[in-house]
Amino acid sequence: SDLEKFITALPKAELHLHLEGSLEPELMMELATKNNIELPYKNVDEIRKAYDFSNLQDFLDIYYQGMNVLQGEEDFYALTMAYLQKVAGEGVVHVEVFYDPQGHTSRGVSFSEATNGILRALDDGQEELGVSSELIMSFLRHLSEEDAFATLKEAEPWFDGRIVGVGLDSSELGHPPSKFERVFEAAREMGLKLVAHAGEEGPAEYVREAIELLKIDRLDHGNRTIEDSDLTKELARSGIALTVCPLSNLKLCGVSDMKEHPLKKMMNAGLKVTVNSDDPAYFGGYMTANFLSVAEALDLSKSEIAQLCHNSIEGSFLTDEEKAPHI
Ligand code: ES4
Ligand code: ZN
Repeated sequence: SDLEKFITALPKAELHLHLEGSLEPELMMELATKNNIELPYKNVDEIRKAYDFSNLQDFLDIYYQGMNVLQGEEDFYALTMAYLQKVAGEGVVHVEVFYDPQGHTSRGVSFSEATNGILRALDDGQEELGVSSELIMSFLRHLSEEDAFATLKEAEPWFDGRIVGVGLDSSELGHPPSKFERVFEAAREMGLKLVAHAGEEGPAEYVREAIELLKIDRLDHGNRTIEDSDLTKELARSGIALTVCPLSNLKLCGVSDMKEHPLKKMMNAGLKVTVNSDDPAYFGGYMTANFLSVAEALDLSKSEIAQLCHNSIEGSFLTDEEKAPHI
């Protein structure tokens, strides 16, 4: 369609993507066979049928099970390269991707195997596809502060520019940002960028904690920010970017219909909104699909779509010199 061509042609960055959430059923089956991992599915159709979620936790249970097929460095390389190939054809010029090291070290896959496999693919993606990238490691918030500190320590050899930041993901309700205030303080002192999921299922108060206690540089989701008008004004004033994920919100029932999605309200409140795919293999689409779905449902203008793409370059961790060619 005309709209699809318009979206694809705009240079953009993806700022909210969990690499483990880009594991397509075909690669999952292939790796399960290669690595002798038992899956509760006989084929890819059965896998796709299992992707019916009522909330974040429903999804996370399936997501942690899926990532069990990732074993050696080569598997992380294949996962990452497959993602980069998908988005390179969609006008994505830069990506800042998350991974969950604790989801791997907890089942006996070493931190270095996972990390080095991902980094090697990111290097090759820059060379072969022209997509620049940065890597952010996320702490699983359902695990302890102590576990996060141990992960931060294990990752230190990669803080020479290979891992540029830390994030916070997994089960939001009951695990407020305040639980990780000291870990984020330590990460900040190490010169890392800071992001956190907040206001996806959790209340606006969790967004406030992420900003005031964790001192984040970017907010992941943040949909529920607009329930608090003072917070909304403060966040708009701060210029902090929000990484909104429309198809994710629909699949996890944060909105019951894309027409109910708060993205336009968030933009109109002055928030620096970006569009992202979150876990595209599980939620039904990569960048273009997310833009198309929300643009059609909310009747976004071309100028609003261009603004969202511009915000993604602006909200990235690229330097001003690196941003310039894309603006
Ligand atoms: C996630 Cl959608 C979402 N929310 C929180 N944590 C996650 N990990 C992977 N996808
Ligand atoms: Zn996410």
